[in-house]
Amino acid sequence: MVTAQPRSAAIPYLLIRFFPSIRFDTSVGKLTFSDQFLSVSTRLASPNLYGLGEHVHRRYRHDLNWKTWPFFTRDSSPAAGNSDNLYGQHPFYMCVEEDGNANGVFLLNSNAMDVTLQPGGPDSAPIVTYRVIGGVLDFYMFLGPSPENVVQQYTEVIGRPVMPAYWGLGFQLSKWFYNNSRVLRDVIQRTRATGIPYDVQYSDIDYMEDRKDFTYDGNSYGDLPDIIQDLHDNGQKYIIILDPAVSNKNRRDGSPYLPYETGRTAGVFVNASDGKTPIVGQVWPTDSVFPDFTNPYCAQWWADNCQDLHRSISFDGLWLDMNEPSNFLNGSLSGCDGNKWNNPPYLPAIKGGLLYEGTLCMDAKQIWGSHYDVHSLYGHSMAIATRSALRSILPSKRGVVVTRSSFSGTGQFASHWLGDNKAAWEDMAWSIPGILEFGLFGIPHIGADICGFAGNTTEELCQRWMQLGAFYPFSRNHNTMNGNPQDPGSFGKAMIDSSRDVMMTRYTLLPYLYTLFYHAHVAGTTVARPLLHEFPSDRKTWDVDRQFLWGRGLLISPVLTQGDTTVNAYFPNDTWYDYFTGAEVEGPYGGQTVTLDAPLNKINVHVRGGTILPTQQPANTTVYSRLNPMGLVVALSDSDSAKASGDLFWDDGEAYGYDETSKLEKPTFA
Ligand code: MIG
Repeated sequence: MVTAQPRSAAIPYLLIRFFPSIRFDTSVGKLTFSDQFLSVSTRLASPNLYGLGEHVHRRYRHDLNWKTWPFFTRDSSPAAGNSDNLYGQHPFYMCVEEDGNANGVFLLNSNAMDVTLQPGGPDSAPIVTYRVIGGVLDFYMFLGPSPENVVQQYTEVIGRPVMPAYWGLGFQLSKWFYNNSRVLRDVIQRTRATGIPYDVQYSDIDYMEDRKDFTYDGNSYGDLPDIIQDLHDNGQKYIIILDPAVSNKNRRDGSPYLPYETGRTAGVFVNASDGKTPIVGQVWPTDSVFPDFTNPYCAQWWADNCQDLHRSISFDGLWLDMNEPSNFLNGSLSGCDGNKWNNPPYLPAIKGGLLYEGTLCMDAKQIWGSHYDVHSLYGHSMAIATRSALRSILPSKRGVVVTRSSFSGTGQFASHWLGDNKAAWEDMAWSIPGILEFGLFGIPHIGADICGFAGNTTEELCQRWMQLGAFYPFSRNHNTMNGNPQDPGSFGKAMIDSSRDVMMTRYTLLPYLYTLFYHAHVAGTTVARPLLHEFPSDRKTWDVDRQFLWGRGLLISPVLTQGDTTVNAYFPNDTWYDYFTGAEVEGPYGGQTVTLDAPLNKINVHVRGGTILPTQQPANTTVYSRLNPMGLVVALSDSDSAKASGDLFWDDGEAYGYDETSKLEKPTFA
């Protein structure tokens, strides 16, 4: 039931109530709807709140104790674990009520905002306050009733996640600054020599000539095309990074840098406030202009350049970085004008306290609107343009597009990683809430940099992280430029052996994982799944974020603490079997925490009774594993009823199919 009630003389005001319990009740305060400031507060039906991103929340269930979370896409590191706004903007939450029923609320708004959470008391509900500096209050409410239903309903609105290529579920390896092709070849060789399944090798910005997109460095990476050929000959794939920033300088040999020249002629760059001069910032190539991916001519220019590059560097996927967009200057080479866009009257609690810090001036002009309004759609629009470029280059291959910046709906086009974490135990633990949140946000192909990006890992941390990372939906070990090598082949035998074992387990289970992605794609269900989605009325699951499920049937309980050789794992009331031994977890039923052995070479994985997991004998890449015999793991529900069910989605692993075509053409929130 929806009742409209006028609350003030000036502004008509919508009070939306759902019975029997109230899911969204704005009677708690005044609605403000003014130029550059919109605010509304709502009461929550329960203190069990999840989602809202992108930030490091450290835990999955929100802390409601007067926390303020800012939203504005930003190149900022999750490593500090503070309340900075990070790369993506996802103003969506899910609330799980005391009876286990869930609802979700989405504010479709790309302007900068902050959201304050305040606790309830014994007789009062917790409150969420939105403060937004533009657009309209366009709320969507999803009534579940189950948590999975809420995610399905949300992704029905924002767009269902893309189906990654099968190989995109394989293990991936990356490092910033291998520096030259000799080191890159060595890493490829030594990783292959470990026998660890390994599908994808990346190149970061050091492959480029002077950090210029669509080039490669003829001096240090002259034989890159041969390396790619060798990867392909071995059933492996190759992904390169592309940054949005385009140099406005000539090539090293003095010749014009064509992507800049052609882009300028076609008028595809973001313009300064005059609407005609491209705004200039500084990023990796130093002075740079910024493609306006909301311009259809820009998307064509981008596709043409990707196509040209692909003629020499035959990449299989693209990795998009710095697309918040990031700028090493504040605003532009010449700063920004003092006006109400660059210095709005209300500034949300964003990092830096300046809207254009580390990005473009807010009065810059794009086709979808002023940068003030569309800033947080930059990565989203780049992901759309890149997905369609990849599709025009490789029409029968879905490939993989990985983007750092995202908005609600980006999952239709791209995968995501959690950005520049650090090699520390706490970062490994925080990654689980991170992947679960991106499941809510409709970007299920998600993972953190395994072994940590910044800083140097230890062998123990990296070994544990390879075990956890083998169960990230997106499984990539990536390392910063001056970090010690952390590819598994750079460690000792015990570390390599256990990494091989756990990746073999991943590859064995890939048919199951792939099937979960199919369900995500067609029905919007989650892949890496919180326990509370399967057992919502078991209140002990509401806080579980050091374990997670794959789908409904596989429970992963990693070690996340240095030195530990046991792990306390929570088992909701059901039958559970050790994946490796088949032994049933003993104990009094009704939900129990069990201390499990977890020596350094082991991660605990359990199968839920009633589940059938499709499997396949693993191999060193998915090209070869896909040729192997398949199998089933059948876990009976319990000895009385002895039932189990499961399913399998299988195709060639890379062609576009079914209903994908229509989706790509549909503009989202433009
Ligand atoms: O300013 O391309 O998050 O994964 O290795 C740093 C270099 C730019 C940030 C990305 C990271 C990548 C790095 N990039």
